[in-house]
Amino acid sequence: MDFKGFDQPGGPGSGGTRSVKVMIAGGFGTGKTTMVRSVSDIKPLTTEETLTQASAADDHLIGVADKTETTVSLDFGKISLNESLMLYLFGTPGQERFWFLWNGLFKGALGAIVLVDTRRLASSFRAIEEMERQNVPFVVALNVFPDSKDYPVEEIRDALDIPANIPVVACDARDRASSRDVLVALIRHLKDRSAVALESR
Ligand SMILES: Nc1nc2c(ncn2[C@@H]2O[C@H](COP(=O)(O)OP(=O)(O)OP(=O)(O)O)[C@@H](O)[C@H]2O)c(=O)[nH]1
Ligand SMILES: [Mg+2]
Repeated sequence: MDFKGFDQPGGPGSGGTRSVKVMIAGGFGTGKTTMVRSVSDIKPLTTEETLTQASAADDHLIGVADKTETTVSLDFGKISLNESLMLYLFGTPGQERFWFLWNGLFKGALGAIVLVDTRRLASSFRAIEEMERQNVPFVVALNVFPDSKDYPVEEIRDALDIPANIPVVACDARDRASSRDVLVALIRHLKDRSAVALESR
């Protein structure tokens, strides 16, 4: 796919390659670390710790009862979408007690994926609020689990209270091609937004 017209201020590029910082955000246990792991070209850096009983009680494990680890700081990976676009991926922690880290983590990010588990929609409300508060453009990715219900996208959009111009796509965070498609949807969204901004000048 051609991203050559993609013209946003990113991080320092080298040899014509643009480097862009992208956040993988979302509620507790929505599959952020799984997505960074599945899509990264390099072995990702992860900062997972064993979930304690205390934190499990806090974090509503419905649907992710077999989850044993949680991100305490961040996940880091990278993927080259084509010869001219390198994405640096930063996965956020999902547990509320680590959210104080979010301000620093988002610095310089061009866009974000907000992962949503439709069985526990509310767990991603706060992530969406943060994107809006920090003015980070985002797409919503519904990470489909075997027992996820198939809701119409409009219903999801209403429940999450997001405007019609924000793409909502389904994915399987475990699958590299599927996760890559979400990143492509985000880059398209960023491109569309910059085209709209240029038109309105
Ligand atoms: N069936 C299924 N399981 C998944 C999928 N994505 C993640 N999982 C599982 O769901 C659990 C949560 O995944 P993580 O990637 O740790 O979620 P996270 O968002 O990084 O979690 P925190 O860092 O604790 O917020 C893990 O046990 C995964 O194996 C999926 O698409 N389908
Ligand atoms: Mg994680």
